[in-house]
Amino acid sequence: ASDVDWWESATLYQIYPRSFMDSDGDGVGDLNGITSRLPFLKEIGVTATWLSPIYESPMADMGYDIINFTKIEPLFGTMEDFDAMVAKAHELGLKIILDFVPNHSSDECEWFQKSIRREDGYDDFYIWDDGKIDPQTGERVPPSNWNSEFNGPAWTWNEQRQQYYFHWFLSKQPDFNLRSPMVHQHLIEIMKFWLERGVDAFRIDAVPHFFEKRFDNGTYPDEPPSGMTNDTNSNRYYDHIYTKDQPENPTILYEWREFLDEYQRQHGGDTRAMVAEAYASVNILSDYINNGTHVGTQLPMNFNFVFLRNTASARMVQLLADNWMNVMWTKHKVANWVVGNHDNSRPATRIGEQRADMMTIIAHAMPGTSVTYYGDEIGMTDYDAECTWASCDFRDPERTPMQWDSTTNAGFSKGNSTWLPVNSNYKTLNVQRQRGIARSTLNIYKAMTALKKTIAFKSFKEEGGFSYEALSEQVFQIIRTAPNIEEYRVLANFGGQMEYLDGLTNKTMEYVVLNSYSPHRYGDKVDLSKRIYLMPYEA
Ligand code: TEU
Repeated sequence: ASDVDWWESATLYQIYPRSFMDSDGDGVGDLNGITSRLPFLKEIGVTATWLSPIYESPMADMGYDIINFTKIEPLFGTMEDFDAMVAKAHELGLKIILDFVPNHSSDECEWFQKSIRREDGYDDFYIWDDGKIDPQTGERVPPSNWNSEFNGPAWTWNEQRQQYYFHWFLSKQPDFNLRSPMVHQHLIEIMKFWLERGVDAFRIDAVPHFFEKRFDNGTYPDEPPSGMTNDTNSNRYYDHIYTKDQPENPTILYEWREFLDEYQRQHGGDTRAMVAEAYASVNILSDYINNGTHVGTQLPMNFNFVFLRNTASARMVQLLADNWMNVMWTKHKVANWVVGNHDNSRPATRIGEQRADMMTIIAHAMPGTSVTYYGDEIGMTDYDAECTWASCDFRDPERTPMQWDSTTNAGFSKGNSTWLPVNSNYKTLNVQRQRGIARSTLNIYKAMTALKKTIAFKSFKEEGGFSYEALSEQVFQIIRTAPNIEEYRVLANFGGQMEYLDGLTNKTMEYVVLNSYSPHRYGDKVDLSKRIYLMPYEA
């Protein structure tokens, strides 16, 4: 028995549906493919899986541009396929988390089309503005100098409506007007729809971008230049003081939390949780959880480790861990550790293969929830494929098909080609092969998810239940303890040199339960009261 709620100490796994498993040979992953691989998730110790968007979409931003929020994209399958997937997941004890994109829709969404035509109530469903007249040229210009995340102006002129609309992302992704009560109603209806189909939680997309500054007279302030680049078209040309992290943002999370809690009260079952995506400071994220008056998301994602590069050191890991723990653990007793995702270079490429294994160990030994991006559990690397089609994305290298085995298309698809090419390293780097290698990345991941269950439920939240520290520039240590159990200790050497440690403890002999890379074997005794050696990149 434990009082730990499922989301607090989950082993969370992100699936990018296009690239996980293709069941029908069209070269694009789908829901039936995912369903067929749920036993794999179970096998490797995953407890909850988050699916990037699976809704009807023209795929300008690979599903983050939604046409219909309650319809399955035909490429991915049908509603029956979805129901079967949820049923299978629940049978296996896995939670299903859907991506929820409330900041914007596709411009092909019916609501945007109605808004263009100013139809019944949809007039201000999106953010429209006449723009300004430039006093020098007499020409019409956008309402403000804002640039979109993917560069270029964040305002696009619509001929039909004869107004500009605002889009933080692509011009094919118009922002909802979250000041409109009707938008709120629609969004709640979408959540309800999926809850009724058994969904356990939502990953909320792009929270820092919910609101933009707007004066009472309806005008929008210009952003000040950041001084970071001379390219006036670049997103980084400006500081985003009016387009990011506005004080209204968390109010929406508070509203949804009330709704989700009420839903649980009425329908029973486990907590319907919210995971929030936000590249924001811990003080901002803290208010997302609880600002003293309201409660919001349970789990704002911690992207600190996503900033690690091949210069990663134990000291750096400590600073990044402290940054989170000093605020989020101290105030709320929550933590999560995202090591990779679909918007960032893969850990094996970004941090290096061996250090990526070390980060897997650390992310699972720290208290809280671990978040692993599909393929990172086998150490998949970025693959720079030549871009031969229209909607190539700068993030394609980290989105290539899952490498299941050494057969055609890495076992991902029986088709002639795949939507992105399979990484050429698939014959040696795949699930099937790593199953048979004792210290493979996959087996390290599996061992850690198992160990995480043991240590998390025994010492989670208990006073003195854990500590972590950089013992030196390169050696990171985590200790997990609880009354009447063994002590677990992680030692990780981030450096390319052998390191030694003298007299770490005067206690007893310890045993190696897991080792990433060294002559140490499972079950070996180590006497930590004496000098011990760590090989380069050994954890
Ligand atoms: O990303 C939101 C977000 O904050 C992005 O700006 C992110 O920093 C960027 O993609 C990094 O390159 C979410 C999704 O994760 C992303 O895939 C979508 O493109 C975006 O929303 C728009 O919906």
